[in-house]
Amino acid sequence: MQTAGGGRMMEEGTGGGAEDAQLAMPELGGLLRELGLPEGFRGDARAGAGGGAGASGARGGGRGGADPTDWQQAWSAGDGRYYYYSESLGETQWETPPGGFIPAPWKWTREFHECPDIKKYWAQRYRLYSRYDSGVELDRVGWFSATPEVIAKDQADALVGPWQEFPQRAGAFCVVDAFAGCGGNAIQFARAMARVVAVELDPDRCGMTRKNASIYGVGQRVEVVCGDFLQLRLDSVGADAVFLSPPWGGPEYQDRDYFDPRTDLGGLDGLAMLNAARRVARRAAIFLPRNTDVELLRELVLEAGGDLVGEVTEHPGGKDGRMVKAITAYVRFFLDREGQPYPYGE
Ligand code: MGP
Repeated sequence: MQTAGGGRMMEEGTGGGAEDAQLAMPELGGLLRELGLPEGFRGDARAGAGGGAGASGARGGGRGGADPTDWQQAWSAGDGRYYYYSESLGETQWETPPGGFIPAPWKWTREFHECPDIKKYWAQRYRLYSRYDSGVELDRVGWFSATPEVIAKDQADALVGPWQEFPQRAGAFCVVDAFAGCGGNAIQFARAMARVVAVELDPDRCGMTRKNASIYGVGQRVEVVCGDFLQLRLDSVGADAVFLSPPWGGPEYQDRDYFDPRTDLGGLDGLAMLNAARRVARRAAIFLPRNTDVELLRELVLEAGGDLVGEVTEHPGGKDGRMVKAITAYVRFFLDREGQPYPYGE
């Protein structure tokens, strides 16, 4: 196995011998100094390794007696992976320590290296993902478009509704999450007992959704489909509802006087999106910016063969005196997937 520092490291539980000798600590010197960690870290780790050539006996296993909090997570930019090290044991490994670990400091996270401009969202990480420290992974888009967990839970309650009160019906209600991102909403739908088909265009984010869902213990109920919601034929899924959290054109949405859901979805055609939703399920929810022009939204929904159900939900939590963070509109289609009216009373 290639280590974070480019050296070789043993797989957990594999044999010893010469491979052990090649256990190498990552190239952390500069970062260690920057973070005020002991300079002896690397040297200690190689103690007994005969100047890097002898057998250290330290492998990716053998956690015996270690304080779980002794393990520190760090990001290896070279390998594109997280790794873990223990100063006291003088070990480094790719495998997540079963007893827990201290999450990587901001400067060491993959997010910092790949998207330093989203630091504001990192500060909100526990509001976005309460289990962030268990290894939740996000990319730049995932950071700025993650629905805060409390809002995602409200949306799941509203959309999945009474199903969650009947655990025996787990998975009976199916939600298609059309723009799943890194899985924040899909996780909450699954926690509300729904079966979720999480559609995401970006393969990396698909992997992140799978991982994040498993961190929340709902991996079994979230099926990730890598593809374009507007192109996929999801009619046969038999979904009960579609959740739409489309792109808002990035954080710059805030600079607009008002947000038009027909034209301002980062290049996505708002009407095409709603028509695609209508072909998948009768009910839908759309998560949109607080500056959305609700009358334009109402007209758009009508054109796609649906009505807004009740008032749009204004989610509290805006900053700088703004009381609203974002809105969710709930839709019921009166036209079916063929564009024909549903029978009266249905
Ligand atoms: P924000 O741009 O951080 O606004 O987005 P605000 O209110 O200035 O943030 P604050 O915490 O500094 O007060 C707020 C929320 O809107 C984000 O956390 C996301 O949930 C959502 N959001 C933002 N963007 C840019 C998008 C987007 O492009 N798509 C989707 N679906 N949601 C977004």
